[in-house]
Amino acid sequence: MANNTWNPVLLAYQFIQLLLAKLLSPDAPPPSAKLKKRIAIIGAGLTGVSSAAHCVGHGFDVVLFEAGERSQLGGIWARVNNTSGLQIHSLMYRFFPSVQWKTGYPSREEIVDNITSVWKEYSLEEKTRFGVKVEKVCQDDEERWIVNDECKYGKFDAVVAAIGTCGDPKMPHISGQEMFQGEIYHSSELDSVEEFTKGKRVAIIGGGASAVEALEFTSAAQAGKTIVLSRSDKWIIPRNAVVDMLLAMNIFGQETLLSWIPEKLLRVLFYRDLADLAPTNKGIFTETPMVNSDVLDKIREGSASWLRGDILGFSRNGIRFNQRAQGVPPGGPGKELTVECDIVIMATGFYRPKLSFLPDDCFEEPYSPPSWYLQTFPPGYMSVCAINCTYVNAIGTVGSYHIGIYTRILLMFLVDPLTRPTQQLMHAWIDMTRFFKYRAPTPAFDFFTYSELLFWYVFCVVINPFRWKWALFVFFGLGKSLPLSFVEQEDRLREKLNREAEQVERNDKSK
Ligand SMILES: Cc1cc2nc3c(=O)[nH]c(=O)nc-3n(C[C@H](O)[C@H](O)[C@H](O)COP(=O)(O)OP(=O)(O)OC[C@H]3O[C@@H](n4cnc5c(N)ncnc54)[C@H](O)[C@@H]3O)c2cc1C
Ligand SMILES: NC(=O)c1ccc[n+]([C@@H]2O[C@H](COP(=O)([O-])OP(=O)(O)OC[C@H]3O[C@@H](n4cnc5c(N)ncnc54)[C@H](OP(=O)(O)O)[C@@H]3O)[C@@H](O)[C@H]2O)c1
Ligand SMILES: *[C@@H]1O[C@H](CO)[C@@H](O)[C@H](O)[C@H]1NC(C)=O
Ligand SMILES: *[C@@H]1O[C@H](CO)[C@@H](O)[C@H](O)[C@H]1NC(C)=O
Ligand SMILES: *[C@@H]1O[C@H](CO)[C@@H](O)[C@H](O)[C@H]1NC(C)=O
Ligand SMILES: CC(=O)N[C@H]1CO[C@H](CO)[C@@H](O)[C@@H]1O
Repeated sequence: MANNTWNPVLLAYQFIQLLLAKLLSPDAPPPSAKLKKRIAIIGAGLTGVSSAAHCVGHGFDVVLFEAGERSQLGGIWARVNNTSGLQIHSLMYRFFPSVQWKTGYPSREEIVDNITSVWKEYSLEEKTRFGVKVEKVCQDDEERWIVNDECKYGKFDAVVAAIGTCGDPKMPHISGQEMFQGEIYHSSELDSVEEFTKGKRVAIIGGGASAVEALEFTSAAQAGKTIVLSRSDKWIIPRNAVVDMLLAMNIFGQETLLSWIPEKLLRVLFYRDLADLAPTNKGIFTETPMVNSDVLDKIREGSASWLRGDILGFSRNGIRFNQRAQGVPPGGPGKELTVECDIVIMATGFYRPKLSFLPDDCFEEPYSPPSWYLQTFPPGYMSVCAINCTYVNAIGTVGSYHIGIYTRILLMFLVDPLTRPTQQLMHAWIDMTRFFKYRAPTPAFDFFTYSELLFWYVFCVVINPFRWKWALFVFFGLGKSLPLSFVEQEDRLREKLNREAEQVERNDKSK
């Protein structure tokens, strides 16, 4: 999309976003508002900030715990360099209803700024504790949560874990690394590399989204030649919002008898002469694809090449590599060669932050994450909601709307006891989803499409008649006064029944 404000598509985009913001953003409460239940939110990245804003907007108090300092507000986007940006269209990255992207592909800095602006809009500043790494959460006798065994934060009615999937950069040690005469960088720290990349030969280790990003960086920095060394094949799909949404429409969330159609179309229309790079051993609905349209062009132009194979080790002037043919698995036979280079970029990913601060029984097989209720609630704990950090692989519209939906499901459970799922029901849902996906090449929760996610939500609301009155609230954040008035009456009824029961007990005793 052009960066032109008069572009009619962009104007329409602005308008739609304005409408969404007006309709769906909960009002920030006035400073004097008394917020009732308290929720601990762990992680101040895009997910934590967005979830906190939803909570506050609906009258719940929060404390945000962030391991990093203030400069880390924004999570992973605050830690990577400028050379990282959004690959999918920002339409699918509207992490909060009031966010209004001006461009299709905002920069890293703009993403952090927009997260910060939601944080300020909902007065989360005074509710955020920076520099607090959550090591443990546990429940007291009244099932209220205590963070890090410390009472100074108070007790909480619920915990939202929003610790993300990308922690510290992963830099595997590769044999012979010390002898290499050139420079080695991680893909998240390329800002300083720009000035001396011009004309150099660059090798990129890794074949994921970061490798693609690093390749964009080296071509912008006019590297002489870039060689991507990829251990396993991943699908690449065009940077096109319509194509990506179409792919997400596979409601089954797994390979189907028809999956060969999008695969064939991608090979013929997108990969074309480079179909050799497309995976042959895994279908498109098994792993998160990379979203990019330029990589293949750069390879066609000859400024970059993409080699499949295994790293054997460093030499003085490059990397010893075992190049494999299409279809030969990692470690398999191939042709040995040395890839000469001046700079090596490790696009080898990030460590996954650990959820180990949750109680041990959240990790009991066969219900360990991601195999949780709606992938988000550990069975037995309706008051723990791990948003977007149990995620393994998925395809299509990232949606972002789902942060709001998950948060509101949690809020519904908190205020309305009749909507809460029992541990048995949570297990049953997980088993059922496993049954539906028993033919999938991946474990049931290791891959989903966003249409499948929608199916989960609808099912979650439809299965229990006590949740029906909450449907509008769960999906859009609207109309909570009606279900709330029901719950108040139910509460009164419950209290009355309790009182009567106590009365009966007392009478019995006095007899
Ligand atoms: C380079 C890069 C580019 C990406 N591009 C895209 C893209 O184009 N499209 C897309 O959809 N996704 C992309 N992603 C994925 C990205 O991770 C998500 O889109 C999203 O930003 C995740 O946000 P989050 O808030 O869930 O997690 P994070 O941003 O990772 O935030 C988690 C926060 O939790 C804190 N934390 C962790 N553990 C603890 C603890 N125990 N106690 C307290 N605090 C803790 C961390 O310090 C961190 O600040 C990209 C990722 C990377 C690395
Ligand atoms: N703009 C974007 O869309 C964007 C950009 C960057 C990151 N992200 C997201 O961030 C997450 C991380 O992405 P990522 O690309 O940084 O990491 P990644 O997906 O984990 O990919 C790491 C790559 O490095 C390879 N690798 C790891 N260790 C290796 C070793 N010792 N030797 C050789 N190869 C090795 C892996 O090979 P194997 O596959 O064989 O293990 C893989 O190809 C993903 O969720 C991704 O979607 C998104
Ligand atoms: C990163 O980009 C922003 C603008 O988007 C710029 O102000 C800043 O100087 C850049 N940082 C580096 C190190 O290039
Ligand atoms: C949000 O991102 C857009 C880019 O799409 C940027 O123009 C805008 O300034 C950002 N908003 C804030 C509040 O930082
Ligand atoms: C770039 O990354 C490096 C290493 O992580 C970090 O020290 C530096 O501050 C980052 N620069 C920016 C502009 O974020
Ligand atoms: C809405 C959102 O942030 N979704 C993210 C969940 O996590 C995955 C993996 O990090 C991202 O790709 C999504 O963007």
